[in-house]
Amino acid sequence: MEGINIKKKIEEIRNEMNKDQYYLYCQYVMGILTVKIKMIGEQLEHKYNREIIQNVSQRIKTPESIYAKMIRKGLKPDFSVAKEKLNDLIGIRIVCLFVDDVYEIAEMLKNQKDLTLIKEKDYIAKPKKSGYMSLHLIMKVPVCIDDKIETKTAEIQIRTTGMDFWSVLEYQLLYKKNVKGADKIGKELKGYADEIASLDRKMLKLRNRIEAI
Ligand code: 0O2
Repeated sequence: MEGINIKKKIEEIRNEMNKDQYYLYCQYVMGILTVKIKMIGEQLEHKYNREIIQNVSQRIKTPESIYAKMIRKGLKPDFSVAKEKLNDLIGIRIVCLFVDDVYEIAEMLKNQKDLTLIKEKDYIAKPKKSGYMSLHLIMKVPVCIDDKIETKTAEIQIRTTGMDFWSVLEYQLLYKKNVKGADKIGKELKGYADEIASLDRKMLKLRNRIEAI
């Protein structure tokens, strides 16, 4: 019975998302952000004469994931509430090579006149208990259609290739999963995150040494 209700609720969220050109609005926001990030990448490449941004990806949160997150947060699993309470219905991920690049990209995004920073979460300076590292910017993006200007919220995750490697694997192996022996596995994964953080620091030092030659 509960399974049927969950399915019904997810279908309701899906139907709501299919209304009012919601996906088109999201694509508009992702398009604006992707172009801006591309321009930032080119400016930095020109400035430092090396490749900075490795990869940019984007996604719209699925109805299943919205439902699960609302329940996790103890919120009513309605799409109207999700639009108000969840910051990551639109998600953009930027993967770059070095830790200092993460912060420079973030600064450049924060300096964009049409974007407004709502919240910044520095999981690099202060990694999550799991070991997860990334810099999150929650930004408001204006969407101008016809004579209306609306703002939409997007979560931009910025991290190094090493942090991305860890987080993609940990997501698949453990994150939000009911795994037997999760404590032990989590501890092991946290150890690997620490190793990656240490490698990132060493690579940055090495790059600085090479640049000083
Ligand atoms: P999914 O499936 O990736 O969308 P809030 O408290 O509302 O400001 P929020 O969004 O509840 O913020 O929490 P948080 O911790 O900032 O997490 C935001 C996103 O970061 C998550 O979205 C994940 O994508 C990623 N993330 C956070 N912690 C971890 C972790 O321990 N491991 C991995 N692999 N990723 C993590 P969702 O919606 O949880 O998941």
